[in-house]
Amino acid sequence: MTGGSDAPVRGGGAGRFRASVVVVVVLVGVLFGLGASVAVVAGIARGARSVGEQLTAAKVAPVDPHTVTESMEILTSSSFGPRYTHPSWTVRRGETVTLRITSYDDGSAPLTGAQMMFDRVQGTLSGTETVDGKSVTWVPNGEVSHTFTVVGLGLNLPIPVAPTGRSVTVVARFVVRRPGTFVWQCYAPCGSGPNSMGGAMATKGWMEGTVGVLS
Ligand SMILES: [Cu+2]
Repeated sequence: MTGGSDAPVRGGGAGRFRASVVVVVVLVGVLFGLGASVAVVAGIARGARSVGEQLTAAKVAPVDPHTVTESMEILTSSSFGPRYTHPSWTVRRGETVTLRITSYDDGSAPLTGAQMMFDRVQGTLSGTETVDGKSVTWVPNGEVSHTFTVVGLGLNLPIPVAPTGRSVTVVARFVVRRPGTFVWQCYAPCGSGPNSMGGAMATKGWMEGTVGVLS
């Protein structure tokens, strides 16, 4: 009877089919499992590497990447007059700039006329600068030796007279929000010649320079 012999065959075919499905499901499962394991291991390795990179980076540069420090000195060794070192520098717009100015000049150059307003700190965070660590909003005019003034940025730092044979350090923090190239000048009459406005005061790179701000 053919029907009787067909049934087991069909039954056997269905069984093989089920078995095949099971094998495929198991294989897919194994492959997924392997893939997931590989992904987990790779993720752990990546994580370990990035943590390692962060630790290495922290050792090299422990500062906020959006802050930058610029340092200048005011030297007086030349007969031409006092001079700012590092007269031109560039920062990025939005960076918090810490500007450190160390002066060795023990001579005063009181501000006169319309320039007398430059004895006040302007344009810094919290409206202050520190003088040898002490926070101030201005310097008495008779004690002004120089200024670091960037009219285009509304920034003004009065630099007081340094004690003879020593230095004084002014530190100010500010954020520049306008891109461009801005001229800074000293407005204290610290040069030579008529009204002490010649010599260093009239020479680029001495009492005048530029602040570049990249966008
Ligand atoms: Cu000056």
